[in-house]
Amino acid sequence: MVEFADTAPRLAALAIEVPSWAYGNSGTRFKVFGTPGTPRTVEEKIADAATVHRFTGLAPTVALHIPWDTVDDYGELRAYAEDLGIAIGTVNSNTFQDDAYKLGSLTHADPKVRRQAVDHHLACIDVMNVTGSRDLKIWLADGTNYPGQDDIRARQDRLAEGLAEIYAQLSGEQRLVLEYKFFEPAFYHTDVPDWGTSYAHCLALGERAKVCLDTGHHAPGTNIEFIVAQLLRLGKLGSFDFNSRFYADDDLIVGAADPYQLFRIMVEVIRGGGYGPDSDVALMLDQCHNIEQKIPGQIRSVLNVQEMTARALLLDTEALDAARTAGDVLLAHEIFNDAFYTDVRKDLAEWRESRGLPGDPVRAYLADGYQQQIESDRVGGHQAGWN
Ligand code: AOS
Ligand code: ZN
Ligand code: ZN
Repeated sequence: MVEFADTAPRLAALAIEVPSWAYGNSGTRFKVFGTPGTPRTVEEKIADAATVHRFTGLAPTVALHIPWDTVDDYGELRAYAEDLGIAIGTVNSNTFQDDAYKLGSLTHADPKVRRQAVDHHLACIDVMNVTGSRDLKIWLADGTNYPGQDDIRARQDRLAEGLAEIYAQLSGEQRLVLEYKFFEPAFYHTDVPDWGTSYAHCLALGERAKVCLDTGHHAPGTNIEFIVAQLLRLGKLGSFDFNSRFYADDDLIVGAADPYQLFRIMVEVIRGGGYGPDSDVALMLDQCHNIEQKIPGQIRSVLNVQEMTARALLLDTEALDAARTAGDVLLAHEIFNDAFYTDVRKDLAEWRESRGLPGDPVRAYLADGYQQQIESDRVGGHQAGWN
């Protein structure tokens, strides 16, 4: 039996990166609802991210999205974030909103478009050099909608060439993380549809290229924790984009749709050495808040990850090993589920208070006045993807 107190010290290592776009208005193709208090500037998004960290102690970095988060002086932006107690994290490229990229970016048949896409990534690396970011995250909207539309094989070759040019510009500790997604916005095929394709490209690129696993980017029924285990085994799991999905790439609050899946993922992360001060696996959120308040939505999200991490740390691995060795299927399953069904909320609240944090960060935020302040100060906030 593992007690909460035995595992609590390990919780201090948990750090979850929040995305700048979570604070902007977002929606579906049917409607984007405005939310009072929505940031009008990149600085206001960073201030909101810092607020999530202030109430939870869990979100010390914020990811940028270029060009959505374009500013004149990234050095000033870095200093602004640091003054608020957080750092700028992953830089996300964007080759999905320009007309030029209608038929692809790094995979496009026209070398001029490919040049433009590579140059955009090189500009992102320039930003990283100033912000001190470690990771360049690449998600490509590239793909086709109709069989025969383009040469699937040639697109892989163009992709490999473009990625190699980008990778060559990374320096020091910088890394490239390549995200996969099996559909959308292209529906017949995408150029990086699965972890295997991302892995193959990362392997060819080198040690500092790793796979980014977005939990919303798999077909229903996919065993995501298996992918986690395999990528960790291969030393190629770079980062997570955490979110929940019911149907498509829903980008809902992580742990909302299936907390048990999040628990199973965290068990494999811990089992595979992807958790703790020595791990280089980045835990990020990739979420939008279409109808709920954004800052409490982000607070809830990082707390959900903390809660499932705490439960995963409670797994009695010694007893589990013994049950497995004895071939006791039901006992092994029971031990696994014992950890999942342990309610750690009270213990976590006390643990937070022992570290000078509010026991209930959502309630503390709602009582604090920050929300009222931004609602009165910020008039005319923007949609997530503006520039
Ligand atoms: C898109 O589906 C991906 O999840 C990307 O991570 C994307 O860059 C992010 O959602 C922001 O648009
Ligand atoms: Zn993502
Ligand atoms: Zn996505």
